[in-house]
Amino acid sequence: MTNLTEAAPYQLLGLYDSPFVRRVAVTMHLYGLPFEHLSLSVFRHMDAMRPINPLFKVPMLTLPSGETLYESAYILDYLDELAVERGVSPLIPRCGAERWRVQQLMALAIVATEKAVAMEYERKRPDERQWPEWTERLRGQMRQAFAMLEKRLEGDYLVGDRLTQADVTTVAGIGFVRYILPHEWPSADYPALGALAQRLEASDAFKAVPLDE
Ligand SMILES: N[C@@H](CCC(=O)N[C@@H](CS)C(=O)NCC(=O)O)C(=O)O
Repeated sequence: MTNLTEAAPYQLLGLYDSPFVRRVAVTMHLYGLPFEHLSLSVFRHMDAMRPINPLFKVPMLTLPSGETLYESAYILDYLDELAVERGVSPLIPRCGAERWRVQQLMALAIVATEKAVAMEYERKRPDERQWPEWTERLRGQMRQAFAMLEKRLEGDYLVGDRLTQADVTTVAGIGFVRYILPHEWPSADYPALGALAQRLEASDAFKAVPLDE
């Protein structure tokens, strides 16, 4: 963990085992935006987090002005605008059919990811309070969303022939499942997604934000 310095004016709060934090961190690396990372857990480091983020929700991005941004989708929107200002092509196209196609695949990736995170929260409950039927429903929704993404992945990327936020968000979600719930990832069902994940996880931007930091 490092401290905020003038050389790195953005500060990102949250562990990289959060797929929402990780997609923001990967995006900042891809855009060449330096940031300090505060690796505090919303569960295990509540005392340290309280003065910084009493909402206990991550990711939280602190801007050079001291303002804080919540909700990874809005943070990505902010970062995309910065990218455009710097002449970098944003991971979500600014307009047209490509924009809504990327957004809709991000929506599927977020359904898969949210259902996986919900399964993990269910697993954290005391044994006698767990609801197997609910977990089964979440598992079905997660698998359905990944299956829909698998079907859409025909080439190297989900949309067109370049990396978009649909790929980054999907791979962040897959990374979470494989790291936290490995028994919930039937790799034989998702060969194309597996290949995409393998390729992106080997890239500098993903390697810079390891799940087990
Ligand atoms: N929709 C939110 C989801 C963020 C989220 O659920 N983060 C989790 C960590 S993976 C969290 O803060 N959990 C603590 C809580 O919700 O109390 C986003 O995309 O930023």
